[in-house]
Amino acid sequence: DGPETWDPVAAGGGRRRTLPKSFCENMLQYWTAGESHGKSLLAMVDGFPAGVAVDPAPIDLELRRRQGGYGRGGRQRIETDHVEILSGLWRGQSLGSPIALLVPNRDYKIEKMEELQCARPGHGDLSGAMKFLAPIRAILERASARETAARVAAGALAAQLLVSFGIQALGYVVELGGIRIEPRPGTLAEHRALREASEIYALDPEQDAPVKTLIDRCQKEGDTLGGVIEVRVEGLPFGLGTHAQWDRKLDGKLAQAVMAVQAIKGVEIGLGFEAARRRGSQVHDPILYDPHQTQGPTLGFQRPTNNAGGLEAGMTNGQPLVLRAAMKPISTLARPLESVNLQTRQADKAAYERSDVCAVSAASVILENVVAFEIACALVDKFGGDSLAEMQARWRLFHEMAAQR
Ligand code: EPS
Repeated sequence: DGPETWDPVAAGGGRRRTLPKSFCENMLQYWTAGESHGKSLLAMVDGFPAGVAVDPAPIDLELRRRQGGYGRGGRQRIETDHVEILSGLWRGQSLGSPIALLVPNRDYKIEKMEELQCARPGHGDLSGAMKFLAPIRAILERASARETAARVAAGALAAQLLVSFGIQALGYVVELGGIRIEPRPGTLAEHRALREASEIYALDPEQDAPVKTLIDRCQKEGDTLGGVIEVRVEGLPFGLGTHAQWDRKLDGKLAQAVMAVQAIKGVEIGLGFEAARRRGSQVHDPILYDPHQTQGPTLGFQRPTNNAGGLEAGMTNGQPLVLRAAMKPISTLARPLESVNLQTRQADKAAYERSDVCAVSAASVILENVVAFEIACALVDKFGGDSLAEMQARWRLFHEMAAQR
């Protein structure tokens, strides 16, 4: 049968379906697969431009950072996360074809895992068991934050595209268990060095001690802790994202990517919720122009403040992107809450499985990488995604034209 007889409705099992986006558009995107105790986690990255030198070492570095941070559980002593790049490269460069990333699970034992009877409040156990008419185990294996290893791998790959344009993202903890660790002013490189020196991935290593004491106390009490993470992206040009259509606004895309990370319950950009409490004159960033500073992404436009967090009308404005996210405490409690046995429908304590006391530091790595991926998507969208060389030529042309605007 030729293509003229192909019936997409029949091909979709009789249900009318929309075609996957990759059939219609040249866009950068990814999906993940894999269970917490399955053979491995996978990320399939589609639409990654050709001609990017791809090195697995920085991806491995991010995977190992994701395993760290004070307060992590026993699983991280079993795993030594690293990436295997299965496709999409030739002689160390991307081909423009799909890139499949595999992160093996050393703790592969899914067939031996027991069923849980008592749904854990805060987890997907109850909703998933009802939705899929399924055992809790069938839900939690995929709902587990172990899946974020695949997202980190995809984001760390995307970051290798971003560095070709001088764009860098940095994620760090600004609050943990109610203790605030405000970042002091500094360059991205200085902040990176501070973060590397901190066991909780915050920007003030001297503040680690009280936070670690709190985590230790919480562990003894069978409880868990959440926190707030900030991600800063520098080197962004004008005009990533668009004002023209709601689903292509960059703030909306970032919010979706960040909110879709396990345990994230809130996201804000720039001043965020604080902007709601101030007058307009105390919120909006004045626009100045310095004719001697026209090189670089700001094209000479200076903003004395960055309360917008680098985004206006869903587009980047040449300023650093600043995004914060709230992470709830891990739902699995060693001293469990009230719940119900799904077999007997009798009251019982929630199930306990090995877990973390605090994974806020790990989440800072995850958010840095999911944000990097969204920025890379917007970059490909603006400058074309076939090859790095074409993107760079269009980047240069755009900056020449915008400087003349
Ligand atoms: C995680 C691995 C998991 C958990 C944790 C995150 O491993 P295991 O279930 O074998 O101990 O430690 O998962 C959760 C916090 C969760 O809520 O599911 C990881 O690699 O990040």
